[in-house]
Amino acid sequence: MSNNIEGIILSGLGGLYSVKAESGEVYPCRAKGAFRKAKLTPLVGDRVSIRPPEVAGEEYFIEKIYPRQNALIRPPMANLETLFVTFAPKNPEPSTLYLDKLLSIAVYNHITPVVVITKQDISPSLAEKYADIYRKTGHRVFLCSSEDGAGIDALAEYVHSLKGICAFAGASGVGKSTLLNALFPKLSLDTGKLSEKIARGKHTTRSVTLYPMKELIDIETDAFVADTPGFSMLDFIEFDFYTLEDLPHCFPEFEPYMADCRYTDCSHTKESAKDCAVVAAIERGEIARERHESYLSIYADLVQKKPWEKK
Ligand SMILES: Nc1nc2c(ncn2[C@@H]2O[C@H](COP(=O)(O)OP(=O)(O)OP(=O)(O)O)[C@@H](O)[C@H]2O)c(=O)[nH]1
Ligand SMILES: [Mg+2]
Ligand SMILES: [Zn+2]
Repeated sequence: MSNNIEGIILSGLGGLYSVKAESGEVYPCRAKGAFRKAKLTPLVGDRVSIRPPEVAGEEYFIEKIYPRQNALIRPPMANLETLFVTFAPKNPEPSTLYLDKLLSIAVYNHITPVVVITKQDISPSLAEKYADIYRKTGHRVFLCSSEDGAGIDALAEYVHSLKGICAFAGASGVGKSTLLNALFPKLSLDTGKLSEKIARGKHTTRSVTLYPMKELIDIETDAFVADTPGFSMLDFIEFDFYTLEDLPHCFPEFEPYMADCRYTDCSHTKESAKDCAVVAAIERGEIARERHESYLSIYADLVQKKPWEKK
């Protein structure tokens, strides 16, 4: 008896959502008040059931949100399969702590993290230095430049072959929107100069938007790609995206060593190389020191959390 339509949320701004139905039609929708009461906010990427308006011409209502595979706070999205953690070797200067927080949040949520180093043209040597750090994590690493086209074909081949929902995330001005325009020439996303972003204190991309890949490239695919607004370090200051117990498992390159630490409750923090196999691996250059520094910093944040603050 229901005339409901099934779809996926492509964008949401000020309580107004765009939902794309399987037919291809896009419907403007509002969320039902019941979601607010349940403190449930519909997210871009959510699979939903929408109810037609009683009076023609009015908005549809999101009536049901189907169970999520995962949901992130930054970027605010549901059901991600792949997260491209994007940064430039400089302009803006990357923070490995910020990148490692994002990567570890993806791992924790069973989202495949992929490292993308943009603006390689600005400093090939710095870009290579960062690539070295991240190749040791076991995560896939792409180096590219939207300016001279280096590495774009290899990344495009990978992105175009993905299934499900993927998103490009990273600080404002790293070149996410420019890169998406290079990967999908049919897109023409707004991009902006870094100096202008700083002067205005604003991001060029203001909200998360999901694009169906089949509308952008000439292959049959059900995949979606999202451009997201750059976030700032502030978004991760109060770090409680997972618990202290989860932390070592969010750094996958530590995993093969952890069983060899002298004490089973080893925290891999201040132990000597003699006692801690992770520390020993860092000294042998098998794990990047910068990654361990991020680990220590997140560890210090999480250890400070009072029990009642813990989830
Ligand atoms: N040299 C160089 N400049 C680039 C490259 N990619 C992007 N840029 C420039 O970097 C600036 C920022 O690019 P955007 O694509 O707007 O950055 P964004 O990550 O989408 O930023 P937000 O939307 O604010 O999060 C623009 O001036 C781009 O022209 C690149 O590969 N090389
Ligand atoms: Mg952008
Ligand atoms: Zn250890």
